[in-house]
Amino acid sequence: MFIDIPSGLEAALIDLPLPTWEVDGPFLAESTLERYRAELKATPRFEETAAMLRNALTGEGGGYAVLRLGNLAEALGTGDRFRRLATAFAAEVAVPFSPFPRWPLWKDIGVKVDKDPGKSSGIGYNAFHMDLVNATLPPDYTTLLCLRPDPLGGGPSILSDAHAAVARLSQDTRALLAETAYHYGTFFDLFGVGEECKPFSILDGSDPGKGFVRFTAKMLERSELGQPHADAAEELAEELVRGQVSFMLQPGDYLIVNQRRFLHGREALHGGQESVPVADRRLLLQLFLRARADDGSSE
Ligand SMILES: O=C(O)CCC(=O)C(=O)O
Ligand SMILES: [Fe+2]
Repeated sequence: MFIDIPSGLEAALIDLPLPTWEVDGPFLAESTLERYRAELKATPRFEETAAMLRNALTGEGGGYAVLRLGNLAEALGTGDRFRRLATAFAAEVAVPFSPFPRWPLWKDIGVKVDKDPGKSSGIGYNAFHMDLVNATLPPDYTTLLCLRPDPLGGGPSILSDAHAAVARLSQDTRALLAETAYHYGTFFDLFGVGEECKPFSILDGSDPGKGFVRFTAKMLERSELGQPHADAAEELAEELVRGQVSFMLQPGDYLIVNQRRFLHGREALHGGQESVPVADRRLLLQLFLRARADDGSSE
């Protein structure tokens, strides 16, 4: 699931004249998609690298990938030129978009010591979840570009195959997860992700491996659930942990998660974040992707 960029391609990408991107409402503009695609197609071994990436995300047993862009980050810095390249790779998977009006396409995830530690940009354990879990149409992919890991060495990413975890549960537990009895979070002013889904079912009754496992372990502490449903959700959370993989994102690593297959989270950052200057703390950029209607991954 870790994909290196062939050195010939890396060299060509460093010199690639990608223009500033444009947006059309919440989506990356079609003209930008076409321009980026045309530039990338002309670079050596690009098609095979993009195919490998798509296969890691949607092929048999796949569901996430880490594209290693560290050398490019080192060569280009982590500003606009690097971000355009990451955007161009993302666009090879699906259409980049921002569900948050007035926010840029890429959203900063820094470290805030006084925030709820279990939430985005908090310092604690960020439990297994899908992003925008309470939208009728969550992003098909969530992506995280690591600009700076925790300088104190904490915060490995965690990933787990949601359908595999569900398959290990009893029939009774799965039946509870298929009931429309769960809710989480707030919902306002979002683009491109449908309506608020409240309450929702975690399993949607489609065939195993199809559809979302609409889950966030954060609901265990932050939503009031009836006891049988809370217990079923707890069992799923435990199975996700049992099946997890974890790794530390390095500078320039680009993690892409197929939200129809895998759930993600992050271990706690190392203690002592208060003593790290804000400018040196862990920094990720987040971007969401919408699958194209014709690519089969949204079936
Ligand atoms: O900090 C991380 O590595 C993950 C953050 C995350 O999952 C989120 O903000 O949605
Ligand atoms: Fe997330």
